[in-house]
Amino acid sequence: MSDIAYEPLSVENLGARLGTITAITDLLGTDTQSWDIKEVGDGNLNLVFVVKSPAGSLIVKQALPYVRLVGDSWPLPLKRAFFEYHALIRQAKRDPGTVPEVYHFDEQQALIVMEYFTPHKILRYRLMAGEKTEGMAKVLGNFCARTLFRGSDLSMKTAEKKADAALFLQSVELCDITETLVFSDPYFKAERNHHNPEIDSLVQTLRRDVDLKVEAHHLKSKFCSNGETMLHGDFHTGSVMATDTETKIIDPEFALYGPMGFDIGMLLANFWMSYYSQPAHAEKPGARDAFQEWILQQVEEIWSVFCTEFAHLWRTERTGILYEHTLYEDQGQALASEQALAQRLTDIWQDTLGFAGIELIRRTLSLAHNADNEAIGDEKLRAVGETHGLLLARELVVGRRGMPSISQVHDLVRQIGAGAAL
Ligand code: SR1
Ligand code: MG
Repeated sequence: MSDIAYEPLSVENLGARLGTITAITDLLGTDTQSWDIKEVGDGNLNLVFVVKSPAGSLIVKQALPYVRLVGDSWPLPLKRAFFEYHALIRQAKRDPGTVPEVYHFDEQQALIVMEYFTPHKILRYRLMAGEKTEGMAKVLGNFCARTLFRGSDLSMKTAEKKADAALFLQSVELCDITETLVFSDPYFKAERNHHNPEIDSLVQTLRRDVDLKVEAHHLKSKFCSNGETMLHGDFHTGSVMATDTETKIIDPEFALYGPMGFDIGMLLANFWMSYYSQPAHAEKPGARDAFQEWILQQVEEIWSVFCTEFAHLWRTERTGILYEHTLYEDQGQALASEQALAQRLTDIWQDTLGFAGIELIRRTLSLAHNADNEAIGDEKLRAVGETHGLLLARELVVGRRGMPSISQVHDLVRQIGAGAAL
């Protein structure tokens, strides 16, 4: 298949085009007539097919040469499949069992054939339906700690890290999407923006807020120039699949080298957005109160698992070029290494809060919004949760250095949700 020019797959041609690839027929069998093929992509960028046969199942994800959400007026390089493939195989090594196994990669066709997680559903939709997942926080906290630590100078040798950073630095267009849509567009009337007319006055207030704009740009600067680890790059609740008892992570096509707090911040923001949108999804008033508290518990556990695992890796796997054992433990200064660890975790925490605020703002004011809010048809009702998210975001971005604990942040989250004036 890789000898022919790129061509998008379709439900009609997929069997004929992939039916001779051994990695695929080993799983599905060679009788392509028996394959059940469905296009299920509901993301912003790609084609995604679920292919099932009596023998097995898999996912085929293929990049389109444009942004699916917008159409062919916004071209986007096919090379993003290459970066997603490279991110997936690194994540699989750094945190085995959490990401789909790659069965086949075809760079020319910009497609990845990978493990189909079933009966998993996108976490965002589970949260909207009020469904809990046991063990989720542990998987997400560990995933962040392991991928962020093991992809950094704390773990990697200098040549390996630089080669890897150079590889992902080529993902210019996807970085540009984040730099623009996430960090700049929300702060002025950019062409691709849209927002709920019911929050227009708050939007104007936020755009006039000089402290917010400057702090948001400090965070953009950190995102662009602090390539400390390989990030997932788009780690929201739409990039997580879950059942009642299992959690998996998908879709790292925005992978890049950036600051550790970016992935965790984006994830926490999406839980907080879900928290604020719950009353609008409730079957009757108050029906989601307990579920909202469960969401906050998950956030607390994600952060605590992250810190515990990161500290464990710091003590047992610090094999890279930073904070070398020769300078600390080997000099009888294990305490100095603990001091450095505590300070690094504080830095990551402050970045996490700041990037969470950035994500909350962009999902409400920029191009790509979240189903948590978008599925609420009544604009006035939707505006309630959106307003709460924006008020929280402003406090996080501007005040992130003065919020030392997650419980303090959650007091604020609850106060805002209860309608307290700030
Ligand atoms: C044009 S792409 C818009 C958004 O979709 C992706 O999922 C990323 O979140 C990106 O920012
Ligand atoms: Mg995605």
